[in-house]
Amino acid sequence: MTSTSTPRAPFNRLLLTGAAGGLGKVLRERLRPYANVLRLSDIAALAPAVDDHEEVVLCDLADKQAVHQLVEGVDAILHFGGVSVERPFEEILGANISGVFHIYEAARKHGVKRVIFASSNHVIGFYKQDQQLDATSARRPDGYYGLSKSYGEDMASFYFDRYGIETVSIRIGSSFPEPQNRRMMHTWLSFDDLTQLLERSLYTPNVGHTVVYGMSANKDVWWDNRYASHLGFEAKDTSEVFRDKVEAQPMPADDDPARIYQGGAFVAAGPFGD
Ligand code: NAI
Ligand code: 15L
Repeated sequence: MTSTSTPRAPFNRLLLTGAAGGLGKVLRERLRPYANVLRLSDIAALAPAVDDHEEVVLCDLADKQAVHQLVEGVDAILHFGGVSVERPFEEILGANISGVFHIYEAARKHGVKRVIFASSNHVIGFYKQDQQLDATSARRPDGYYGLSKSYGEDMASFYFDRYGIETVSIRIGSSFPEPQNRRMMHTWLSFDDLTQLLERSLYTPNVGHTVVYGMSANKDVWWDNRYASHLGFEAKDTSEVFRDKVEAQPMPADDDPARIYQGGAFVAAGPFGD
């Protein structure tokens, strides 16, 4: 486990949704220091609990009753589950839109006071790559997936205003072992920096509803985190170390969305079902 700050007292029980996914598998290990018990959930099969520090629960986020059972007894939720790419609306509806509603309603019902929401850069994907944004920039979702994350952020805002449930919405850029293309040189978030950001999001008091862009200390970034400075997040990694490897790839054409829009290829996905 890599952490950049003083160890904190663990929560009694944390819930991680999306635990079978790419980031979920990474976080299963990295969240261990922050909880006496980590409840791991997904709709997909998960490796069995390795010890009594873990609980494994299969759950479809679209199933309200199952989500209410899932959330009972947890102190905070890291909500990473759901459809993570652009798909037809009907596929996104249950997992992401009903799913995020079920998570917040269950949090309200069971007295959970803090949610970390894995939002996405695709809530602002239709901005051009020469535009600079902060958390107050109007959202410009680049598809149904981005719309679902935008809805999740609104849900977070409402549940704070109405019920005092706090959320950090992390607009994750591209969190993979390495940046995979030129666009990700700007958007990349290392796993160590993601872990630090989650730690800050769990432990910083009085976050209300905070929106933070999840990116490493990359050279040329599009996003300004001035409105999330209270989190004290200081990225340590940079995509620069991968520049030669990434720039060995062919340059996309001038009119390729990957070169024009912050959301890259997502802006051109669909229409579906014509
Ligand atoms: P992933 O697709 O690998 O993992 C998502 C997990 O959610 C999967 O294991 C899937 O089985 C589960 N899931 C899907 N539908 C479900 C349902 N109805 N009920 C319960 N679980 C369901 O995605 P990844 O990369 O691990 O991302 C995790 C989260 O972070 C996602 O919410 C994604 O939107 C968000 N994110 C990730 C980024 C990245 O660069 N990896 C960038 C921006 C956002
Ligand atoms: C996302 O929101 C996706 O979940 C992830 O798979 C990547 O596509 C990432 O955005 C990105 O924009 O690179």
